[in-house]
Amino acid sequence: MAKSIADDSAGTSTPAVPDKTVTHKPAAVLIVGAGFAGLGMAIRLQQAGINDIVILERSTEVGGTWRDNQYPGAACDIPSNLYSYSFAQNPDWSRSFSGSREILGYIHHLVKEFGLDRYIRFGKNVEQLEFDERKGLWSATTSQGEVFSGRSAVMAQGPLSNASFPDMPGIEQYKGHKIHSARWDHGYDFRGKKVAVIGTGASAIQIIPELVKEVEHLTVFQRTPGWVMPRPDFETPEWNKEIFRKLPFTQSVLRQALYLAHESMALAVIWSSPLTRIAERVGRWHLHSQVKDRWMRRQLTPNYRIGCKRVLISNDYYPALQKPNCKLITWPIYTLCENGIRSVEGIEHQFDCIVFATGFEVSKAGSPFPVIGVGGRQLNDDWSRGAQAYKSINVAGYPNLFFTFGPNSGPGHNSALVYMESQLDYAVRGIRKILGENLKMLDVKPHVQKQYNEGIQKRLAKTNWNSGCMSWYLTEDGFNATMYPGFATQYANQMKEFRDKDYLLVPG
Ligand code: N01
Repeated sequence: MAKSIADDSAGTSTPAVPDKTVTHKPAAVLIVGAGFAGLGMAIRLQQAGINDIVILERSTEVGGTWRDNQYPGAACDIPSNLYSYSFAQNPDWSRSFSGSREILGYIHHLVKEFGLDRYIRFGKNVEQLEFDERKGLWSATTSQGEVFSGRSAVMAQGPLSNASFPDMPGIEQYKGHKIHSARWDHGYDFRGKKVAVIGTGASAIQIIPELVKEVEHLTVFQRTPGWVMPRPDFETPEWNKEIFRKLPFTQSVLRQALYLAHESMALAVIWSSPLTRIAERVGRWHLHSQVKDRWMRRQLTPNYRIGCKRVLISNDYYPALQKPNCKLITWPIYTLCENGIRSVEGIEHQFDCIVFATGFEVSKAGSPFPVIGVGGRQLNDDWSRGAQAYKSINVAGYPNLFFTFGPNSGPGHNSALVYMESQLDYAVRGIRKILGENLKMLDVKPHVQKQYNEGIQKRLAKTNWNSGCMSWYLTEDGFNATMYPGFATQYANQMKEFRDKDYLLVPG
């Protein structure tokens, strides 16, 4: 098992434990998590006239993944004009691909602009969520023993919120400094240090170009090379921001153009097509133009289809690897030892610090805390052979519960927030129904969920994600409970329709 890192991310202090259980008055909607999803949910509910909302946030600050991922170079690899909510556009993005601090600033702006502070309860780490069928209420118990409840609940804790050190031999023996990309140690002075980075995924390729500028020597341990594409990143000129401010529709037009451009990428990234070959050619050209050494190029050339793992975008990753103080190692790691890392060819590399850019504990088999549904059923049991939901948002046996970033809602080619918006609006429809018709239960019918998932898995079998490489999209058994096998437009269209007949509706 990978070892989870304490979830007290920057700025979080341990809240005081109350002497006795405190039970709060039920709200209309209980939301777990105050990241992009939880805050977006609150905004859409508010806009639909639902204000009785409680958001439980384990940290002391909003922002989720963008609060936690503050490593040097952290930025979004989707253009900011698309990686933001269409109902809260920001004319002031400083670049086409903004950094994580600016994205976090945008999230803080959402809180202020929509007055979301009043809903958020900070320092509330949910340890269990349980449905009471008699009352039609979800109850969340926090680690301090407080109980919050709601007529409906929304899981918005984020799929990449649990950072994990990999389960590597010798990890406990290593005596030097250890940093995980998602829990950056801003107090550590890298100057004059020998540093290793393990991993060459989306986080690593942003960290490496920054670290190499600071450290005495950087060693990068690559297990699998990624497909790296050029990054069209530009500063936004002042006049451009001014136009967006004065004529907001121009920003909507740009957003739509970016959306369509990304949609067309699905044809290259999701399925194997002539466009896949073209995209691979662009990737090889990028590598060739930036890396002159043939041997290094060979080490950096992926041997799997583009799109199978997340496509990376960077202009400075390959140049960073070729700096005189940087070395790429492609021998597999044999073990960590007291002073560093031993690779399989027997060499021991000594380091002052190891940076683990090794990804997250994706909840492939369940939720990060027990979720107990009708008749005491547990989500972890129901999902033990792979997570499943109806349209990624509802799970049979867990009435009135809505998932964000739920099973098979991941995009490989477009902005996650586009998918998110349609989930939020779908959830609003369901919640309005529960409240408006005073339903005790709105539960998706098991056969509807089963049929939906059979279709999803059939379509997934034909995608690049299931074409043979290993990625965090797949479980160890190769089950893909992460990605949506289609265009974002298809996903959004299915979410526009809320069909009562798909649900069991139990009056209150
Ligand atoms: O994690 P990853 P990440 N020994 O799982 C390697 C999002 N994100 O943090 O490829 C040696 O992609 C592993 O090797 P391999 C985005 O959705 C978004 O980089 O499995 N190596 C890989 O190279 C992304 O997909 C942005 O062979 C080990 C790396 O570590 C997701 O977060 C920015 C190992 C892990 O790569 C995760 O990205 C950053 C081991 N035992 C991240 N275990 C945006 O811009 C793992 N590795 C929006």
